[in-house]
Amino acid sequence: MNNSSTQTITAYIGLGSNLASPVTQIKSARNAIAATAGIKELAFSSLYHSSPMGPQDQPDYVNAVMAIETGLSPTDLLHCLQRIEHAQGRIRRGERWGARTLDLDILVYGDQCIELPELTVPHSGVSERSFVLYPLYELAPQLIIPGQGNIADLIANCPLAGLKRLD
Ligand code: ROI
Repeated sequence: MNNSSTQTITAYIGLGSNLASPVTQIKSARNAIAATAGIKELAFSSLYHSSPMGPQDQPDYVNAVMAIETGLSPTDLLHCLQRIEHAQGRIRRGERWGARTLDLDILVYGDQCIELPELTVPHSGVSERSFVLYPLYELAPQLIIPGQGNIADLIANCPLAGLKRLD
């Protein structure tokens, strides 16, 4: 026996991009996440094309969801994702909810509800966002989103709103 923790949890990461070749951004981010120490990729959803939520004068998005197994704490995981966003030259146009090269969000982290100044999990917008719920449902149709409910019920109340599967 040693003292190092071997406990891992399943987490779901939302990926989104609408600038600088979004499909390439999402694929590079997937590779970077999977190559991170302490993270193992379990599954990756289809890519989806989605109309922007928020200001409409921005390009459409490409979205996907990745399931991972990780021993990283929620904040360590957040910092890894932020490093990947910056390494891919994250550009955010000035306004709130404006266009971005790459957005990586921790949607779900095991069965935990986390409220920290820098991190809210489950991600606050999960249940209203078709571009999150549908790819998540593809990977985990039985998922219970802590504090929000069962994904099948959430999907039933969430219109597609222009979401289309690519490939
Ligand atoms: N809209 C879509 N369709 N996809 C996103 O990933 C996305 N991300 C955001 C905002 C600006 C809210 N709109 C989005 O952060």
